Amino acid sequence: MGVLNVTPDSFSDGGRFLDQDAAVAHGLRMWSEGADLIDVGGESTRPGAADVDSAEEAARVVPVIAALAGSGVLVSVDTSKSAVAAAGVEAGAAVINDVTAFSDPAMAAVAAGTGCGVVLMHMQGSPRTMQADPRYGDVVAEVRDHLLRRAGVAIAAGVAAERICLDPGIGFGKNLRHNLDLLATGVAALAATGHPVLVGASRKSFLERILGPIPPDERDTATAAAHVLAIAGGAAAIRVHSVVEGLRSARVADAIVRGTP
Ligand code: PMM
Repeated sequence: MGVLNVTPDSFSDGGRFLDQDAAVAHGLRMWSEGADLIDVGGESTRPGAADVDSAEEAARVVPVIAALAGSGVLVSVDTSKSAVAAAGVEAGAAVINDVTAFSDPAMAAVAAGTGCGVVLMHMQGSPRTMQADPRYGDVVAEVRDHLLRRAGVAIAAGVAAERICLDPGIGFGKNLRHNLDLLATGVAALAATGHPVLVGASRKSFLERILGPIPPDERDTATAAAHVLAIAGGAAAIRVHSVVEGLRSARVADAIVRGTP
């Protein structure tokens, strides 16, 4: 999954693709580099980010989704708002990627009604406050149990179980220890539920907590290390800014772990 943020303030690529032509061009480039899905988002979820209203968010993403889907690109819409998800699917998105796992009560009906795929991600708190002091007893069990409850809500609303992908939400209300535990054993615990697992560690700040200060666009090797181990743990998809590096490392990991080059 290639990341395409059509936002002024995302932590890694914010502002670069607010121009919609530039966003479409970047999406097409990631697709040609081998991404299987382009994740189009119009609201930054970085810690402390400001809220965006539905109309503004939809205005950012819908033309980009329509242009990409019209070119044959498989697109996900990264949103937690049901109105934006509905507009995104209408414009051609095949997947709803919701970092709040259907906190909007109308989201499940949108997903069920359109028959699209769904990513349910775990977050503790909200982007504004989530990194203040995240706490868990057993982070792996709590993330898994929360996501299974949210999958249950989606299934009860009519979303087919096999369309639901789970994501531990690296960096979303987690300290370094939590992120490491989720990557070390949480991915396997989620994969054991039978749902495909998506992991998004790309360029996130926990990498800096391990390595010391590095600018986001120099974090792709560190990202690959985290994603390769997630793949070894059973992840089916990774969400990346650098498709070339992500794809190469994933293919080598797959060849070693699953014997499927
Ligand atoms: N991370 C971000 C945004 N959306 N969606 C999923 N499913 N998983 C993630 O880890 C995730 C996400 C934040 O990163 P960005 O600002 O680089 O998009």
